[in-house]
Amino acid sequence: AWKKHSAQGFTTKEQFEDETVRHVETTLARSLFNCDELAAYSGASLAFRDRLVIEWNRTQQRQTFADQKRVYYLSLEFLMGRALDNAMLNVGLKDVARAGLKDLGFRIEDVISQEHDAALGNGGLGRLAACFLDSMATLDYPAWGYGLRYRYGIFKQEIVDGYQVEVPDYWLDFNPWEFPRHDITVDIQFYGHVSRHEDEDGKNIAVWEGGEIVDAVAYDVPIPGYQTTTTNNLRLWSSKASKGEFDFQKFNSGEYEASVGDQQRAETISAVLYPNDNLERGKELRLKQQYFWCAASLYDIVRRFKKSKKAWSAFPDMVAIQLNDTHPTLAIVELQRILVDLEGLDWAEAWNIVQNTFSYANHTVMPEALEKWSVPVMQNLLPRHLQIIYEVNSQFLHMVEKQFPKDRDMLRRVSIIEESQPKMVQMAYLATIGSHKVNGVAELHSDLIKTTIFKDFVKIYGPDKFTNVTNGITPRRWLHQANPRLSELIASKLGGYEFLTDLTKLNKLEHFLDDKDFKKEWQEIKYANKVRLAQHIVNTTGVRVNPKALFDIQVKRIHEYKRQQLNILGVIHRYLTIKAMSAEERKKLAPRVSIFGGKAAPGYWMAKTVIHLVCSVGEVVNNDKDVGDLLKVIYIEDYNVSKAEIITPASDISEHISTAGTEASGTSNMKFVLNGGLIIGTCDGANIEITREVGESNIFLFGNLAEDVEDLRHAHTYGNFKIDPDLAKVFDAIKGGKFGDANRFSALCNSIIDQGDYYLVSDDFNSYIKTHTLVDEAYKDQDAWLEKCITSVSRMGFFSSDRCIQEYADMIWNVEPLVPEQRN
Ligand code: DL6
Repeated sequence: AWKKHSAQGFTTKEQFEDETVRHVETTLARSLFNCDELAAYSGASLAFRDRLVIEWNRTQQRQTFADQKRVYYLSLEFLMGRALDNAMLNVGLKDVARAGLKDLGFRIEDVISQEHDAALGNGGLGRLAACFLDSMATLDYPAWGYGLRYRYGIFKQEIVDGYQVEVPDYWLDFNPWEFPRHDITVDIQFYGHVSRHEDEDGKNIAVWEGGEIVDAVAYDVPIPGYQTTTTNNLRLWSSKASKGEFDFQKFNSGEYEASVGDQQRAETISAVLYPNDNLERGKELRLKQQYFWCAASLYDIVRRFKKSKKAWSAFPDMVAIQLNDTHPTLAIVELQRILVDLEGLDWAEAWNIVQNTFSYANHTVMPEALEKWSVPVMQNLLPRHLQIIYEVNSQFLHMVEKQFPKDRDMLRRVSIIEESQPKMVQMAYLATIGSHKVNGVAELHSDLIKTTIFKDFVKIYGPDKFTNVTNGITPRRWLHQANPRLSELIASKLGGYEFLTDLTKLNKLEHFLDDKDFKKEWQEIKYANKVRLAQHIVNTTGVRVNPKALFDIQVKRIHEYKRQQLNILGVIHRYLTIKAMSAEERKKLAPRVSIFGGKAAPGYWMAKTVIHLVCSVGEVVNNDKDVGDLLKVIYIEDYNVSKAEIITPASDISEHISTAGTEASGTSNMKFVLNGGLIIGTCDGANIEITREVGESNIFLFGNLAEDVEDLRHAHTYGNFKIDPDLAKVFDAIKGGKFGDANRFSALCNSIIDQGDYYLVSDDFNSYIKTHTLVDEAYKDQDAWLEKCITSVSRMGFFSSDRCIQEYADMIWNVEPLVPEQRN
C-alpha cells in the first residue's frame, strides 16, 4: 500500500504549475492574489525539492543495499551558490519550469534571482568542494559531503565611499533546500581530562571525562546529479546546547542573560564562517568548529559502518574519507580514538585502518596558510586527542630514526610537534602521516609540495604516496547554467549535449573554425553577455560602460599574492599613457573596461587598501571626459557565485597573475576560458596546464618563473634593488595625489618600493605591461581573436571536475560508481 501511494514528482508543465501553486497556498500559506516573485521562487523550489527528495531517498536506499564503498568528502567550506537553477537543469526540467512560470505570470530569470546564495565558503577551496559534489553525483559515485551549517556565511561586501564594509550574511530566512534531522543528534565533548582505567578484560584504557557537551544536529541537503537519478547527500552540522534550552534555576532567580548563556555559547560554534582565505589565525573557536564537525561526521560514518556488522579490518574497504585541506585533520585522530578507546582495537591495527581510510588534498604552500595549533590550546580543549597526536608522533619519529640514523636533524624537521614557544601541532604533517595518499591540485603545485613542505616525507614514504590531481570545474554550472546560449550553440554543432558529461567532446568544435554563421553567432552571444554585465554594472555602480570595449576582468579574493595591486598599477600606467597620447594614437587604441571584484578578509588591511585604490582610480578615470570610453575602471560589489555566473561569460580577457609558485591551482582561470574568454597569466598553478592544452599562442603569459622567485627575493633584500622605471612613474602619480590623499596608499606603495617587494610586482611590471600591449594588438584582429577563443574552448575538456573526480576515485579512493535505473 505504501508503494502505491508513494510520491512521483511532476514531469509536465501542468503538474509543475499545480505543485507550485499548491505549495504557495498550503506550505507557505500565501494568498494567490498576493503572489510575488519571492513566493513564486519558494513554490517552484518546493516543487523541485519534492522531486529531488524522491530520487534522493531512492539513492540512499540503493546505496545502503548495495553495501559497497562510499566516499566521504570532509570540507569546512561548500560554496554552493544558488540551488534552484541547478536543480532545474540537473533534472532536465528547466524548460518545463520556464513555461509553467510564464503561465503563472513570471519570468524564470526573475524567479531564480530571488534565491539567496548559499555562501558557506571563502573562495576556490569551497567552490571546488561544490563542483566535486556535482561531479560525484553526476558520475553516480556513492558519496556524502560533510560540512558545517554556518548561520552566517561569508559576509556581504558593500563598497561605501570606496571602502569595503562588511555586512553579516544571514542566509537562512527561508531555505527550502535543507532538511533538519532532529533525530540525528550527536553529543560532542570538549575540555575535561583523561584518566586511565582497566576494562573488564584487564586492559588499560584511556577515558576522557568531564568537560562540556554540545549537540551536533544534522541538516541534509540533496545534491542532484546531471541526467541521472543519483541524488547524493550533503550533511551539515549545526550546534545546539545539549540539555534543555536554558537554566531554569538562573531564570527563576532573575539572571535572565546567564540563563541562556550555555545555549548561546553552544550555538556560537556553528554561527560564523571564518572569513580568511589562505590565512590561518589559530583561534580556539575555529579549532572547536573543526573538532565539532569532525567528531559528528566520524560518529555518523562509524555508525553507518557498524550497521553492516563487518569486521573493523573491512573499514577501509567500505569507507574512503577525503580531507579537503588540513581543516578536517582531527578526523584522523578521532577515528584512532574511537577504534582504540571505544572499540578496544590494538593501536597498530587501528592505525593501519586509519591510514588506509584517509587521503589528504593540500591546497596551499604559503606558510601563513598552513595550519598549526598551539599545544596548550589543544591540551585544554581536546586532552585525549593531544595524547594520541603525541603517540602518533613518537611512533613516527621512531620509524624515521631507524630509517635515517645519520640524519639527526630530520627528526626535528618532520616532527608533528614544532618545538617553538608555545609548541605547535603542525596539521599538514599529521594529515600526511595519517593518510595513504597526499595530492596537490595542479602539476606545478604537486611538484612544489614534494620539494618544499613535504620534501622529507617523500624520502620517508617514497614518491608514490604523493600524487597530483589537477582541479576542475563542473561544466553544468559553469557553462550550461551560466552561459545557456553558448551551451546551446555548441550543442547545435556537436549534435547534442553529451559534452556536458564528457567535456573532451568539445574538441570537435575546431571543425567549425571556418563556419561563418557559427562564428557570427558565437560573437553575438559574447556581446549579449557583455551587455548583460554592462547592465549589471550601471545598475549597481551608476557607471555606464561600452559593451564594445575590451572587458578585462579580475574577480577573486583580494590577496597580495593574487596581485590585484599589479593590475591596478598597470591600469594607472595605461591611464597615464592615454593622457599623454595624441588624438591619432588614441584612435588606434581599443577601449577597455577594467573590472575588479572580490572580498578582502576583514582584518587584512593591505587587501582593503588595494580595494580602495581601485575605487579611487575608478573615481578619477571614469569622470575624466578626456579619456571617455577609452578606459573605465569598475569595482563590482559583493562578488559571489551567482555574480560569477554573470561576470564569467562576459570577459574578453581575465587576469590570473599571482606571483609564480603561490596560487596552487586557481579555478576561475578554467571558468573564463570555458566561456570563450582568453587569459593573461603567470606561469603558476593550473595556468601552466591550460597553456599546455590550449596552446601557447592562445594565452598571454608573462612574468618570472617559480624557480626564480627565491633568488629575486634575496636580491631585493641584499642586492641593488631598483624599482621598474615605468612603475616609478605610476607611484609618482599616486604620491602626487592624483587619486586622492596619497597617505592612504603609502603603505601599499612602500611594500613594493622599499620593503622587499615580496610579491615581485616590480620585477614583473615590465613584462606585464608589454603583454597587455600584445593583448591590445591581438584584439584589433577580431577574426583571429575569435579563432583563439573557439580553439581554446574546444581544448578545455581536461578541466572538467568529472575528470578530476574520476582520478580521485581510481587513484585515491578506489571506489566504484553505483549506476541507477534510467529515469522514466
Ligand atoms: O584547490 C582549490 C583552491 C585553489 O584553486 C587555489 O589556488 C588555492 O589558493 C585554494 N587554497 C586555499 C587554501 N586555503 N586553505 N587552507 O583556499 O584552493
